[in-house]
Amino acid sequence: MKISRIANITPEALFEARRYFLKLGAGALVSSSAISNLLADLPQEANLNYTPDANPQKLTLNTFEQASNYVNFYEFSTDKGAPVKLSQKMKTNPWNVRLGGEIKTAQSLDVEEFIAKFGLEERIYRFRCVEGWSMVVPWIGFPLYKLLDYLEPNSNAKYVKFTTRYDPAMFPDQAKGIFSAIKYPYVEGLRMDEARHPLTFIAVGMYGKRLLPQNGAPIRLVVPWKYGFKSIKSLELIECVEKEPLNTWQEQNPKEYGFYANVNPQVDHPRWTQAKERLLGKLTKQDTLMFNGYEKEVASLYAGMDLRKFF
Ligand SMILES: Nc1nc2c(c(=O)[nH]1)N[C@H]1C(S)=C(S)[C@@H](COP(=O)(O)O)O[C@H]1N2
Ligand SMILES: [Mo]
Repeated sequence: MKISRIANITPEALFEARRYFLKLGAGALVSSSAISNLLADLPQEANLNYTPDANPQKLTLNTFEQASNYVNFYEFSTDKGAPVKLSQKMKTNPWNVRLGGEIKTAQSLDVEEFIAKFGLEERIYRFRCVEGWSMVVPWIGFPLYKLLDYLEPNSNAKYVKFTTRYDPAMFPDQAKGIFSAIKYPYVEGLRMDEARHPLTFIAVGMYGKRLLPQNGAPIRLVVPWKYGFKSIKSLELIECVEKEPLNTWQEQNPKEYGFYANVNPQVDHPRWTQAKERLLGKLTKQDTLMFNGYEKEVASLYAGMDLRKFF
């Protein structure tokens, strides 16, 4: 039923909806099901309504084209450009995310319900892939702690586990079975205090619009002080759990990838240095910053931990 979606829609979205209908011509509106179908599709078209980030650090943004044409999304392809075309038919609306584990009430929420409940804000973040490239992106979404507050995790909840959708009809690499690039579904995890940190973000958009499929539509995680692989895309399930989740890249190659994956220029990857990075669009490299430039905010989370051991 689409009625609940309409009930949750904001005044701004209704305003956009009216403009959209007028553009189509009122005569196009023949049945109520046509109206609700249009409303269901509308959020993909409309600009999102959000509180802008004042960008106090004056970070220079990468362009939307850069951030949306050079991606990592193995469910489509290990190639950086191929997911753009391969993901065009991905159906991201409606999209439910299941919420479970050690919380008060297991439930599932549609992406529109997340937006209605938690509101939207912009976060301009540095983003550093473990491979050595980086970018600066204005994400749109809400901090994960708002969702966790709403879910009321119990005292067994020590970690949050995230799982990408498993749908071989949607994701060609999942359909390859034992010949796939990595094991699916893609899984990630955070310690509860990391998950509750105010920088930890759930994104539904970037550059003022909904996420494009190749960037992890319709809803993904963004953890700016960790290597990009922690920022899991196209979420299907969020669970509060007791044990540290085995994340996909650690399972894939535990010598090269750990659970924490904090950006750290002093701890090299076994096959390359992490001291420098190439900002998308730049020819020369720049220094990688401790915790990707968020040391002041997050270093205390790891006080007393050997960052070479917990990499
Ligand atoms: N489900 C899923 N999430 C994923 C990936 C992936 O292949 N599948 N790649 C990760 C990696 S390695 C990076 S660097 C970022 C890239 O995000 P972007 O393509 O939006 O820049 O997504 C991360 N999230
Ligand atoms: Mo990455």
